[in-house]
Amino acid sequence: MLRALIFDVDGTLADTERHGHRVAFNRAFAEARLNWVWDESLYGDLLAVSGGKERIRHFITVYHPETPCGQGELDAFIEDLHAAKTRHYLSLLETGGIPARPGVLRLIEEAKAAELVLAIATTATAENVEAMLSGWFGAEALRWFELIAAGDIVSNKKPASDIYEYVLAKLSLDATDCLAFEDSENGLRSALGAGIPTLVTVNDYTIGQDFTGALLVTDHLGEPELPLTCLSEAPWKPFGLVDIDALRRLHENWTREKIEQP
Ligand code: XBP
Ligand code: MG
Repeated sequence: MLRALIFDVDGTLADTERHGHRVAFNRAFAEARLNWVWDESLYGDLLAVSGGKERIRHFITVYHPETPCGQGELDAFIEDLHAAKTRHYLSLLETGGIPARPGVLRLIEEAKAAELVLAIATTATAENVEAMLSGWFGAEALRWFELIAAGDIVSNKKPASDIYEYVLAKLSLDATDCLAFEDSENGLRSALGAGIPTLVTVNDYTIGQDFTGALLVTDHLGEPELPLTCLSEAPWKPFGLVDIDALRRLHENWTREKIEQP
């Protein structure tokens, strides 16, 4: 039975990467007087590494191995740089706001009304997620989510399945009673690794990725005035938008197939 919806944040709830995180990283670099600039194309490549601190470390290893730090110093340097990046990201959220992707606010409201458990599974920093959700819905929205699992709460970030396994364990949920929402191949691998059937809503950065195993791939969740486009072959496709009825039917279908072909 469908009991819970577990959402990724970056790229799924909102297009945060190109005009949000990327800009915040660049502001932190400039503030630290580093002449590093992550343009949109380079940032697309760097997104292969989940997690802001991990992304900075990867960038240093590949592009600036000369960065003069001992191992302990490098950890502290990355920690400080990332803290500045988080500060810039939060101020971007506060000033400009980052709009939710089509269908996201609607579906969260519908899921709440249907008394489904709501949870978040993200590699990003918890403060970012909390600021985004409370910016959209008001501070009480944080209580709508049974669990916000974020950032360094697990040691292995996506595509490892740790963050989804953490959510399942914390909420005593069976993977087969949940649906996950992701936007990237790394996220899909993470959720599928935990055994959770997963819908993918692609974005500009992820559209070419391999979504084999996804329950459904669409361009977004759809709104009455902005119907979604289905990008995958699915035995049952939502018409126009993903709502609770569509999710229950997709989930039932998946469960039936699993029983027929275990
Ligand atoms: C999101 C990320 C995050 C953000 C940056 O991946 O990789 O690292 O880009 O956030 P996913 P922080 O959507 O798969 O969870 O800098 O706060 O880590
Ligand atoms: Mg994502």
